[in-house]
Amino acid sequence: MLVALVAAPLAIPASAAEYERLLNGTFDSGSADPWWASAGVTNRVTGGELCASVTGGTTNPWDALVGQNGVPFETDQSYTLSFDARATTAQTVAAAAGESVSPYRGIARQEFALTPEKQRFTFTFTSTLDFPDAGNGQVAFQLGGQAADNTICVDNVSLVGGVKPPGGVNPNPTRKVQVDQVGYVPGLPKRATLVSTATTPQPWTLKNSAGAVVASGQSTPKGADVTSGDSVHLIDFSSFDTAGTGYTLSVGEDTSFPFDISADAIKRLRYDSLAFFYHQRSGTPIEAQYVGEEYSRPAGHVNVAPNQGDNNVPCRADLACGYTLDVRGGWYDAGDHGKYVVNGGISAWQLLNAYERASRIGDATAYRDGSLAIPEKSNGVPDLLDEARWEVDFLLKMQAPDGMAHHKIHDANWTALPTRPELDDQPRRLSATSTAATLNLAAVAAQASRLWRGVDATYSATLLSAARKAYTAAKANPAKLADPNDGTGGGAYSDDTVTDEFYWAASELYATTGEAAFRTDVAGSPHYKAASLNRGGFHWGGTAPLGDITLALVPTGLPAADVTAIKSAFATVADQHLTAMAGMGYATPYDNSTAGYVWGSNSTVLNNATVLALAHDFTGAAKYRDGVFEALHYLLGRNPLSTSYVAGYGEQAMVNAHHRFWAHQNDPTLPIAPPGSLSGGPNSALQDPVAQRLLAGCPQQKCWVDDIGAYSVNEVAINWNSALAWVSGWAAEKSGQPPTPVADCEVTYTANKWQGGLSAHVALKNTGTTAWTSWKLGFTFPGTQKVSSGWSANWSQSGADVTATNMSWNGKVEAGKSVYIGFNASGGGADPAAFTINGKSCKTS
Ligand code: 9MR
Repeated sequence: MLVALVAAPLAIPASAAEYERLLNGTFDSGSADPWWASAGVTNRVTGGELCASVTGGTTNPWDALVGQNGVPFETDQSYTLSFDARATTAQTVAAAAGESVSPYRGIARQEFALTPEKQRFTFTFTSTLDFPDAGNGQVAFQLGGQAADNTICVDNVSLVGGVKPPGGVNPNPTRKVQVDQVGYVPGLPKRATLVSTATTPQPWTLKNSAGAVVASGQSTPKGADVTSGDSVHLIDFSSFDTAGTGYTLSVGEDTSFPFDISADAIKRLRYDSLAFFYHQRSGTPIEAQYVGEEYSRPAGHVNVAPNQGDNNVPCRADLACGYTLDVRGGWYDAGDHGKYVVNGGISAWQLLNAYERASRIGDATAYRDGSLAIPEKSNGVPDLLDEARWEVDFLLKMQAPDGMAHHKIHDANWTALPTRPELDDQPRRLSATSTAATLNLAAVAAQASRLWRGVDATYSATLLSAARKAYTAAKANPAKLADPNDGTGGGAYSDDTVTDEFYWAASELYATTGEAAFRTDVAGSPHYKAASLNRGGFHWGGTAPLGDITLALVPTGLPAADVTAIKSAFATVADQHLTAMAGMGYATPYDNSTAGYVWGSNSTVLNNATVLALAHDFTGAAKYRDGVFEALHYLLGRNPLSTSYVAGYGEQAMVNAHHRFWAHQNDPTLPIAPPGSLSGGPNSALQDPVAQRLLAGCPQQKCWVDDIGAYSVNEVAINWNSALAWVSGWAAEKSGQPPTPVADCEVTYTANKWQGGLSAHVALKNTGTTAWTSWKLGFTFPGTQKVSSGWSANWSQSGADVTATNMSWNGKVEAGKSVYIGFNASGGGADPAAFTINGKSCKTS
């Protein structure tokens, strides 16, 4: 066997002193992260400087500190610390290098006399301690020991020195055989990636859960894959198509994570991805009966202290708008507590579009009343509409008296991690109105008006008049752009091009009303007929394709040829994706040629999967459907990090999302992200300090780490989960019908629940005509339940999946008889809804 060894060239700088060892020394992003302040000191970034307000009256210089931890130092290496600094009142401060934990050994310390005039200071020293991997090294400014309050500002803080190249590793161990850890749907292609530098085909084997080889074959060498940094082979095991759980794929000694051949997981993900939105609801308690105890919490931002509330929110002081708005409700955007009309718009639209597409050309019964665990689950309205309405109502509330919509409402300052929503004590402020936000409102309200016509005519009319008012206001203010630097306390979501939002809004208004004026705007737009649809897809700032999708799905008075042109543009771009994917080590519809992997890249993958899905809808070609599933395989584990980016799905799934409530990594009493939450994904621009520290030099598809602090790669967000909900709902619809229940079994499940646990009795009845000689019960917990002990069966649990097999004495069950078993479990959540016995679905009672 010929093995090609690839030596990675190491970039050694001309002199070791070029290595910058501090993160965020320029404060250019507006954030102080990862600089911390001790008690009595408040850090603020203003005008690009870090300004520390220091309370007076302390004794020692080290009684008031600003510092950064995790700074690497190597023994006997030289370091130079330099910084700009000034003090409102002249004061001597010290800069110190040392250890961040007990016994707090020092490396070096020097005092500097600060004046109101900004000066640059430099200090060179040799390290006496060794923290080569950014462990317990620290740089701190000692600001205490002065009588009166003072403000000290620093900027351009830099520490250079040492010889070890910076960088780190992703802590998730990787496998060499990369598969979708969740599952492959029967009847569809099944592909995996092998990491190997071998230049010849490698033999692979597929084993079932009992370890028996069920298929084998040879890999196809593909060579170096730049985007992942891996040398790869492709493995295609599509010819094996027997449904089952716990398969593994092996090459030599290397074995994949286990996976299923089944449509069950994608059918669960359709709902778990939507459950995310209930969890993110603002202004209402999140109730244990829908999400389980650990995810329940009181209402956030309803004016109960310490919240300052959303029911009477003024504009930012510099705007002096002269009114306040009641903007309770909506979804929190992401890991923060901001609510942004621009991003809320595309998120609500994607949920509503999933429903509208399913009603016209798919299966809308999937979203029927009772399909989701939400308070509105038996109000007679499809649950997907109920969930979307939570946000649409909020969007309406953001409309100012003049018809324009405020761009966003969020905290005046960033809060720390963790901060539960009901404990956020920051003032809430409305930013200025913007053209982009106003058009988001117009588009979504017009779309929603169409969908509520037969459901709630009054609401439908309210929506349409809000949409008209917004569209008129936007035309009167066509270039009111949001401030790109308005990133304190919330994201900027600025967008300097709004022709796409005009096209989207006009398309929705035209599809809803059929009025000529809107049609003129649609047909006159530079975006008409999918002119701007390309492999870049769409996102919160580029929304023209949303208009195209509506015009392709909803019958209007547009010429048939124009609608055909829109549909064929989807097929053309889908073909471009498939061509590109054929050359990739880890096939994914993503174009990295201009900007690499960007913030939220996983949502781009999903939005491009939407283009593929619609190409399949419009043409019927199977290749596009297969492309959608390839995208899901990438997200669920067939990637160079052997990681599923969807919490709760797969053996090695994302856990430590950047989120202020699901902040388990920072506070073990708080939960992790609930199942079905999507991580933002690889971001080769490394736009946060943790990612910068851990991932320097990463190949694009590996620029991700499962760390709560790494917000530019591991946050969750409504517009990313809405993309997941759209695609997983589509994929579930294309995954065939559930296995036909064979009515020779019936399961009765009764649980006694208390906070943090339950005890369940399960009766298995043989309703057939012949005796069972053995049995195996299977079900899935919808919540966080974990079996702790059981009786009258051998119980086991893997992830949320539970199986119970008979004991020697109760395997035989005569026709018409029952066997009674049970278990105790920790955790909580809804009761399992579906049961199988010996692989067949049972009736429940
Ligand atoms: O999704 C947004 C991404 O496209 C931007 O590059 C990034 C930086 O501006 O902001 C992302 O959105 C964040 C928002 O600003 C604040 N809430 C969390 C969002 C997801 O990270």
